[in-house]
Amino acid sequence: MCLLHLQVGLSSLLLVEQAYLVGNTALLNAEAMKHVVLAAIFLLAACEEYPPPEEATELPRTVAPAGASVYIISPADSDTIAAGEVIVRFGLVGMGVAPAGVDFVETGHHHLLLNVETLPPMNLPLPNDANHLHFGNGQTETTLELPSGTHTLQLLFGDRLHIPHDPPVISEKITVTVE
Ligand SMILES: [Cu+2]
Repeated sequence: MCLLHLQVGLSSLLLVEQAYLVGNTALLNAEAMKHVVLAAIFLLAACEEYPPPEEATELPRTVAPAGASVYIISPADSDTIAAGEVIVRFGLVGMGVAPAGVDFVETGHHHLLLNVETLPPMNLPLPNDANHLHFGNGQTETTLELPSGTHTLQLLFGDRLHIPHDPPVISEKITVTVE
């Protein structure tokens, strides 16, 4: 809508310019003023409809209480794990677990970052894919089947909208080796 307004406004200005170029004073006198007024109105509308950049990108963040933290209870960092299923247990201090979508003070749900090298943006809902696992039912552990090799695990707490808290409640990243 904004762009449309801008285009209409600009084309009205172009008509005025064309009238100047062909020396059509009648068109200038009669039509030009109308086009100038139209252009001004449309350009004004276009400007007013564009939100400032900070409003367009800023999402509400949920404040984390001081001292809140998450940690991986098990496995331990540098553990070697036998092939098969591994249970990952999530630890939380200073906050409570609530399902996604539930608005309750000082709560959130766990996210397990699996082999994530670059952290996702902390001011947006976390991605939901094979490397960013959501536990939106309020789970505090999960069972993974990992291929042999080394893997990194990191917990990141998120609010009801899957957005990390402010400041982010994030664990140390651990590395495990699957035989
Ligand atoms: Cu989530």
